[in-house]
Amino acid sequence: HLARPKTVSVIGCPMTFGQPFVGTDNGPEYLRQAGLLENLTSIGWRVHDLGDLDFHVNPSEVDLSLEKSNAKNSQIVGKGCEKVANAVMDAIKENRFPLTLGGDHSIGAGSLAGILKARPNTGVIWVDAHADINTPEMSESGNMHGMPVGLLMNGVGGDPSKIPGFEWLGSEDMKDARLDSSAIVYIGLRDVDTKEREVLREKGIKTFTMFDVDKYGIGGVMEQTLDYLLKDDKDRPIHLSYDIDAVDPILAPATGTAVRGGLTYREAHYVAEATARSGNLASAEIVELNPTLSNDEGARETVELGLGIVTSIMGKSII
Ligand code: NNH
Ligand code: MN
Ligand code: MN
Ligand code: MN
Repeated sequence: HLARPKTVSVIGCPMTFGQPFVGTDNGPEYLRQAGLLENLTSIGWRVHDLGDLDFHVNPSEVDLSLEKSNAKNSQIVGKGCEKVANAVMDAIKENRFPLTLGGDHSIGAGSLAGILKARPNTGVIWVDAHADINTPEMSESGNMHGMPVGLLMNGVGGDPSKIPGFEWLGSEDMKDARLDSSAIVYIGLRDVDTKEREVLREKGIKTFTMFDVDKYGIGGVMEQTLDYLLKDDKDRPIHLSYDIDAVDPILAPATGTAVRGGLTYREAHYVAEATARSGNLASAEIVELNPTLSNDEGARETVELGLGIVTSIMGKSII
């Protein structure tokens, strides 16, 4: 199993341009205020907080003539993702565990690219109510938080470096940082677009929908998930991308696209705990917390839940 680095790089990614609401940019700050860094220290990590990446783009740098494609705000999202990818690659070079805090899930395109460049054989666990496997051609909404997997996956959509803002994905260095359809497992799906469903079926992508969580129990789902990703290589690094909207909106109301029928409190933690226990977890992110999208109590509960999940991801055990 992987020798776990003892230092974590906390990478704040205050991105909102991948979806229509303001407020997701507060996610990293709320998690810090709720005690994230202290929690990480208390479970044995040396913490290197990079603060928040600067996603500000000067209006003069946005070419409005390119903004008519069905990838809304792609220049801001794409340039932000380049920064995320670089921060993730730097952390790995320094032998630190990259922990990315969203922000909306469009930043997943940046972290996936950085992780796949640094460790091409990474297996991905994508915990989400949604599949996020749209491309600009497929998407019904044009929101880029629904596209991170589709952009990076081989054989889905066109060349992502043709999307304004994502030119960096075409560089000699980054053009092979792509995800194979067999290298990802989804958990928690319950709101999948028609075209996304076609891709998931055609590519034979491994999915555990909420139906499967009910059918096998979360213990069975995690056992099958880890078996699937680790069957050929017991030391394979795993990246966990955790969208808080995977959790039931009764528990996590402060998110942009809440869908009923999600993970329970224990199921949500179990996914994190089982992944941590595998010993293969090598990078992680939590996204889509939006404390402005509910009342104060809902915001506080969502942030507390996100904090608990991150702490479990990073290895907190019950006893
Ligand atoms: N599938 C929809 C879209 O692409 C919703 C995506 N929303 C998310 N994804 N929150 O996790 O627009
Ligand atoms: Mn998502
Ligand atoms: Mn989602
Ligand atoms: Mn693609």
